[in-house]
Amino acid sequence: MSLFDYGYDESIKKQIIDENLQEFEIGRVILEHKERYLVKIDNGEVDAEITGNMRFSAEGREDFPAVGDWALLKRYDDNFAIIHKILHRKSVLSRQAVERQGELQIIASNIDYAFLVQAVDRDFNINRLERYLAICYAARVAPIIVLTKIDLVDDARLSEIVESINHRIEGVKIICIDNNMSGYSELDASLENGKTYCLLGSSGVGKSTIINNLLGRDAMKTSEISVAVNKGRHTTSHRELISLPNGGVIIDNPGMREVGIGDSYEGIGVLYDKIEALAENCKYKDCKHINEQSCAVLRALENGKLDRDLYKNYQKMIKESAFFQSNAIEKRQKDKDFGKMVKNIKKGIYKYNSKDFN
Ligand SMILES: Nc1nc2c(ncn2[C@@H]2O[C@H](COP(=O)(O)OP(=O)(O)O)[C@@H](O)[C@H]2O)c(=O)[nH]1
Ligand SMILES: [Mg+2]
Ligand SMILES: [Zn+2]
Repeated sequence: MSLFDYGYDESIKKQIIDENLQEFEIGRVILEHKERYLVKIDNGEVDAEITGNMRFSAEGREDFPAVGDWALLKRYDDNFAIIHKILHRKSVLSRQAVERQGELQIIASNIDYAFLVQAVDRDFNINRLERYLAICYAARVAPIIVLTKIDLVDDARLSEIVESINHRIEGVKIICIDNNMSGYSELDASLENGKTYCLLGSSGVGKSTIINNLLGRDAMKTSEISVAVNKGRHTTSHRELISLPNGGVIIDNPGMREVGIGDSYEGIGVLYDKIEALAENCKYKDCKHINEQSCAVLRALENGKLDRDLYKNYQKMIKESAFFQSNAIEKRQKDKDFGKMVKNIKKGIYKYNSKDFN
């Protein structure tokens, strides 16, 4: 497998030349585990860690390497390298960290397509699907909807589900599959060489099963938190980039416990472009479309021109995203203050201030 199979292309080459980084070796981070990284290089892979400088100057999680990043390395020996820099990310999939309000956690970077996976039995939920879509649009990742376990419902129920999606969501491809291999030719056909894919969806919907079926072997454990059989080194949950035989590389994610909308505000606008278009005709520029006078969105609701459930989900996501933004601003300020304090201690000009330890 060459780096081209893992998505290396002209734009990456150009960035290396433009930034004068030819002295480094290039590789792609395929696995992350507690600040240790497995990096795919031409004709092999190496373990890697970041430089002390990179750790010191990091202001948040996003400054650390993530699965999917292109990393510039200095080789220490055959099996170990130091990461000096990561290239600009053309897309970043992130979610709100479960433990820490206002902090984003990068799921993966440089993703071209996301398969939004939902099972058609109990898991199916169109509001959740819209959340994943907003996240994709904000991250500049192209979505493809994959409905799994179609063996568990009859044709009438399946058409009902597909119709309900078409009613709310425009222009996104839907592929229906099950583990008897229905739909896999379509899924296979949507894979392009050198492109990077990821699977998003709740735990238990069949994501690992999809990877195993595409690989034609059981690389991923199913029905529990996935643990790849990777030299037995990695035992807890992690994210990994896997190369597929018919082209493309794919990441299986541990199920998202909650789909926080994080900083996907921009994505909400793309997803609900119909509402945004209506809003152009609201009387007030900052109209929230809740109880304002001469609100074009509320008018469309009354006329039945706008789906009420779609509107409700839109309002819910906007609210949540606004809440996240205020937390994020507060957190960024705290991080900055803390960073300043550390620097001042180093310079020996720090004066104790109890506020710093709040
Ligand atoms: N009936 C049915 N079960 C499936 C299908 N795909 C996966 N499963 C089962 O669903 C469970 C969860 O699958 P898994 O791939 O581990 O889901 P993940 O948590 O999303 O990775 C396993 O027991 C699978 O065997 C399917 O198409 N039909
Ligand atoms: Mg899994
Ligand atoms: Zn309005």
